[in-house]
Amino acid sequence: MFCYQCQEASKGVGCTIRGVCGKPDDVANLQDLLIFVLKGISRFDLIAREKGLSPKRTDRFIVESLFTTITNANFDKAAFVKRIQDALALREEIKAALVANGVEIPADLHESATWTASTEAEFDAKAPSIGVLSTENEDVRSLRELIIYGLKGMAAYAEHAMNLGYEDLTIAAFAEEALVATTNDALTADELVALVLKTGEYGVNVMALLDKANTSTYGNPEITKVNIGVGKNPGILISGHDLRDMEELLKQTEGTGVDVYTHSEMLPANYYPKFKAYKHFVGNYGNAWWKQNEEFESFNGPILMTTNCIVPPKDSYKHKLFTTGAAGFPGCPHIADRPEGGAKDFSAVIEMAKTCAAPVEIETGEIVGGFAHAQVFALADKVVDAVKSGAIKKFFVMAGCDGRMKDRDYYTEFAKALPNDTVILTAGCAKYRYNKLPLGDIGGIPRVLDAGQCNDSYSLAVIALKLKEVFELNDINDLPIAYNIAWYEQKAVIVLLALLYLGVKNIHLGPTLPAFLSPNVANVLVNTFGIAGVGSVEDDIKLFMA
Ligand code: FS2
Ligand code: SF4
Repeated sequence: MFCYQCQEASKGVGCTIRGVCGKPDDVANLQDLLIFVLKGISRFDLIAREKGLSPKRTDRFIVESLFTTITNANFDKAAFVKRIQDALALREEIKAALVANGVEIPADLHESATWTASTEAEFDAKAPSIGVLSTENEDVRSLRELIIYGLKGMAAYAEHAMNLGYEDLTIAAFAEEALVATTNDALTADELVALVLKTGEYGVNVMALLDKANTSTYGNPEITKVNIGVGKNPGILISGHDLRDMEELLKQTEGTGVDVYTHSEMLPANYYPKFKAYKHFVGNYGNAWWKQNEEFESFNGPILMTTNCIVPPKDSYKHKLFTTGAAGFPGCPHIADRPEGGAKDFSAVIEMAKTCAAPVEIETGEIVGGFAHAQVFALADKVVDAVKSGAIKKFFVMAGCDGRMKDRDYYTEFAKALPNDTVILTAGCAKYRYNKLPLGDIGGIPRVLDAGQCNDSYSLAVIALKLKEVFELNDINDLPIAYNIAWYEQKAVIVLLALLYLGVKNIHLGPTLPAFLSPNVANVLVNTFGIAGVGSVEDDIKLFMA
């Protein structure tokens, strides 16, 4: 295996024997093989789309498959074997439809469009030869992988929107175009850089689509005090990002005597009006994803992982960890997809919860959130006045991910050291580094404004664009907003590319720059977009406040 897609890549280079995330090498290889076959599907499906011959299930298949390969989403080898078999069958079905309709099959096919096999052993044998390192030139490899990681993040968001009935057909079509481009040796570095930015454009589109899906279905997030203590009933802890799963779980647990709590990236579910209506939705339990080994144990009840980030579970709660959708872990029960027009069946989770003790209280009190675009616009006069009067000197976008590495303490220290006339705009699980600090408020505006999940970084961009309009500026970079973003997995990659596409410059990215950026590609990002890493808290505050 060779995997360098996340911030925790071994030694800042890449994982080669087993992932720091716990991903075994055979699973890593099969994830690469799945991406490889998706490239082959895409080659034929782009032609099939033009001719109206693309099978209906293709978009969802491409999007779901990309999503399953995101860091920490799925560790289940059997799931990948099945998916590769399905992928090969889909590719051949599309090809057969083209032939049957007299469409000429191109002669110059990449191996991803022609290689075939059917057994796990054959997949294991093939996979090591088509991985990341099969692209020899390190700059081309870097750009290709940057595009693919952006697509993975984009796919995750597209899947959540699809689950709510919101689909934009151009998104899967673009994913196919970009996947095929990564097999084209004739593309120049400049052309690949242009494709990186185009990926960012689709990142904006997909986050806008998901925002529309979430807010049209569940209402606009509003200022909310979220309970972080516990009640007396047994509970189910739901994590990940899928709001449709959240809704179905709340409905099915109503009146059963089982309470529902959110963990990590599901915290923002507490901000939606539709979910607040459920009396047995108690609040949020615990912190960011990487604390789950302790927190899932003390929770006592079953846990439902709707997406990444899974930490390989301890034996003490492994049988209580349910996965669903793109998530999977061998030996953990998996809740099947919803039937057409129906809901998922969470009865196994609910029945197990009834036999469990109530959660152990690990914290008490409340945290405040719900500052997505509509709520911030409702406060716009107050915010604008505070900027004009100088009460707020600067905003810091500190969106993104949290992770287990010690050097992420930087973000807690940075938040503590920020001057009192600054406000943090956050989204994603990065917030857990500072959302429980007593940072106070500025004239009633909290100093940490949480917009929601990582995809709600879109809200932060919308807020920035609104401020640009209010202050009549020509350039988004003239706003008093600094960007100090923490990344971990590939959703943060699409958020970053989306910000670059929107013209945001001088983004600081940490705690380390991606291992998949070759020195030359990193230089392009530094010179063109002013991307920088992070330094010491003291130096960075001086730099940002200058
Ligand atoms: Fe955090 Fe993990 Fe949201 Fe990432 S819970 S690092 O998936 O996507 O952010
Ligand atoms: Fe390593 Fe990250 Fe890849 Fe896991 S996802 S194998 S930690 S680079």
